[in-house]
Amino acid sequence: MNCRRCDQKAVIHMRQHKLALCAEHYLEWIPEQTERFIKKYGMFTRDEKILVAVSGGKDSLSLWDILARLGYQADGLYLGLGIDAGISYSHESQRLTEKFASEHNLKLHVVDIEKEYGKSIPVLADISYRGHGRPCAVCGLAKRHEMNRIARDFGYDVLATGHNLDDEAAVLFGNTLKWVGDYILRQGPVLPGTDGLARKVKPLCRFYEREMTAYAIARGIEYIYEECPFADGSQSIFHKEALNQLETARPGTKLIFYLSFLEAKNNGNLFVEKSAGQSQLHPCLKCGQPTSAPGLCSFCRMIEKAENPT
Ligand code: Q46
Ligand code: ZN
Ligand code: ZN
Repeated sequence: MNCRRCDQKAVIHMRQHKLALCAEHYLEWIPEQTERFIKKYGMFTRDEKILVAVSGGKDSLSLWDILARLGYQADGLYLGLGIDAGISYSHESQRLTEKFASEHNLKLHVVDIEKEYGKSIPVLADISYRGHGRPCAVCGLAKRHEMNRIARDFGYDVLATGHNLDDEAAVLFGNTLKWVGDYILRQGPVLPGTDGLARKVKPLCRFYEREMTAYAIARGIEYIYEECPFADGSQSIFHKEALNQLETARPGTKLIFYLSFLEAKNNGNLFVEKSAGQSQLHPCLKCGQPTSAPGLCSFCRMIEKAENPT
């Protein structure tokens, strides 16, 4: 199959778009499309300061690369989680992130959870769950808290993450199976900022995972191939596999699922309603971030509990 733009041999064929492109034109097409999504969903402007959450994986490094190529003011934030089960995952992902930042002359903030709070994510999870359960809930809580903290302390307008279409479709699928209306309503390419919380955006949310892999490889980006060891066997992987089966049988299913959801949400046709009393927020007594819990936010409560285990 040949490239639609130049007739060279294509390196990727996107059946859902009926589009095949060579490497050179694919590397143009991805930033063009990203720019289109940034404008379409009103994510940010060139005057705003963007903080990109980078994990050392293909999606977040590619996102950072694309935003830099498009001329946005995008700095990176790497969170050291202290996850070293077997493959030294955190160490290698930090090394690749720092390498990318220095090669592209980009500013990177590095926050090490253990240095900052005295305990790594697996240790905090062990304390919270008394040695049972996977650390993902604790990890997600800590990541959200630290991203918000750095965005606020360094004056970033917007927080960008590298979630791709496979991620978003899997989250939507999981939330739909459980019909959790609040979460479904909150999902989308942009989560507006509130007092004390930066706007959150997902510029890659319409690209398939395989498209991001192809971009990272064509750009020569060195990224960590391994998933976090705790991702194995998770609900989201199970939902991704189910969606992959649908996608194989009907190419374009994931994109249609996600875009139809956004359209229905936009038109007020979702048939889920916000539960009452959801948005009563006040500042956490310790860190000042908005929370609906009385007194301390859930992150600060977790840290207090880890410092004074009962
Ligand atoms: S939540 Fe869970 Fe991820 Fe944290 S512990 Fe690993 S798999 S990194 S996206
Ligand atoms: Zn071409
Ligand atoms: Zn707090």
